[in-house]
Amino acid sequence: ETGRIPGPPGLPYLGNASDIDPDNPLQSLIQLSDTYGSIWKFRMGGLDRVVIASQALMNEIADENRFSKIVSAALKEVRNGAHDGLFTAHGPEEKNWGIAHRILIPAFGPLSIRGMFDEMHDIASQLVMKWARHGPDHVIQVTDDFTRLTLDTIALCAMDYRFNSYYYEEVHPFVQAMADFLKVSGDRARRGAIAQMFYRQENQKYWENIELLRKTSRDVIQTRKENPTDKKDLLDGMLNGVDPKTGEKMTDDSVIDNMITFLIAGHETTSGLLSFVFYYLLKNPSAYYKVQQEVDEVIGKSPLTVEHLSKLPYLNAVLRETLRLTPTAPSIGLQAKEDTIIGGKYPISKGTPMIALLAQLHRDPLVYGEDAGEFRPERMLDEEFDRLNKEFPNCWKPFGNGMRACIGRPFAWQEALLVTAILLQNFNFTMDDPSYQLQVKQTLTIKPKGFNMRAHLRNHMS
Ligand code: MNH
Repeated sequence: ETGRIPGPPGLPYLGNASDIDPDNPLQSLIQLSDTYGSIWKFRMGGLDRVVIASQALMNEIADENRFSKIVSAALKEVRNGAHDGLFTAHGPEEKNWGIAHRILIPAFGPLSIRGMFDEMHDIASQLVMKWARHGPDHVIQVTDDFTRLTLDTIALCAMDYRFNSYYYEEVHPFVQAMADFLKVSGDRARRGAIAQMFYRQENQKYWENIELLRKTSRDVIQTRKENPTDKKDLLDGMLNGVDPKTGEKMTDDSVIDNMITFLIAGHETTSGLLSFVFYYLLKNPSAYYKVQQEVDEVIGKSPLTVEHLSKLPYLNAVLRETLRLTPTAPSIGLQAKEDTIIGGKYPISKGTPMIALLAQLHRDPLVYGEDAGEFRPERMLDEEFDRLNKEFPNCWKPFGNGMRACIGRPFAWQEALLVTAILLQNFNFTMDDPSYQLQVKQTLTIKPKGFNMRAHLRNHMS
């Protein structure tokens, strides 16, 4: 027996456009999932899209023999600047994806990431000094400073380039071009090709921004080629790595595409993660107390080292729990390779865009119980986390799926552990407005909107 996939009734031509808030599509999809359940569909731009909102169905579509990543409308626009770079490539059918994937897997491996500790620490210490100097009366715009941090970190670790963002109120021209490029890519995805022609000025600026991103990257590569170093960073890996399968190196264009990709994929998500971590800790005093205790016991007054990072199980659980409730890449796009049936009865035709709604399936009550909506890091301690993942495979997917999963995960994890630990070691934080209620700002990723805090230097430092 085949089942009809439910969904909100739509209008002729417009489909369900009026059901989705263009400023906060995620919130609309979550609310509609509460109404229509673990699988439902809506129509936009003349196309049916199927939303997946439970662990059981996520587990089924995680099967890479039957399903593969689909490049969403927004990612298609990002391709205007990043082409077939890792994040925006359609998949192995694009040869550059395979070459870059095989060359970069070791460059993002644990050893290599450990080697980046000192540079990550450099940027994190600068943030500690900035907040220390500003003092407790200064209102910290949390996501702004974390975005400076994550961007400076990825640029330094990936290609030995310093944006020095803390020193400027204005953003660096490269960073501004990237932010505008991403924003307009999102806007373009929501417009049709015809409407797009009426945005002449915007279009011109858009392509200029792309050219600026590419030219800056080209210059960085040129400089490195003219000044070879022993530095084993990602740029070195890309310029000198050889694909074990084809024996080929990455082309210069592919190096540029992936450099832009790392800067795009490698900063907003981690900045959002750090921002939500501090939001949840400040809203949940008992979790804050526990993680503070752990940092004080394990690190105390000594300088933070890479060895400390593997000894912080509660902090680890805090990061996991944060990405469960607010996965900063809130959905991933998948498609069936052939016409198929899922959930035993729902027909899915080949190529239909499916949106795996991480934020919703991460709150599946069958997996996480009645308190699924609450911040409770205890459920993410290793033993319990392993049990959950065994009993409910694919119940926690903030880094995506299979071979298209995040290549930067070890990088992001080390950075997030380091930064949270060093901040807790040095400051007591308070919420600037204790009555702050979480609001989410959505672009390609999500961040807390208008979340501010204050940093009080702890006096125990030697
Ligand atoms: Mn990351 C893919 C989430 C940090 C570079 N990343 C993905 C995907 C998710 C994701 C989800 C899968 C997207 C999709 O299916 O369309 N990434 C995150 C999160 C963080 C993160 C939640 C931080 C927290 N990512 C990083 C960092 C880098 C990075 C840091 C780089 C330094 N991510 C990538 C790249 C891909 C990716 C590159 C594409 C990999 C591929 O498809 O081959």
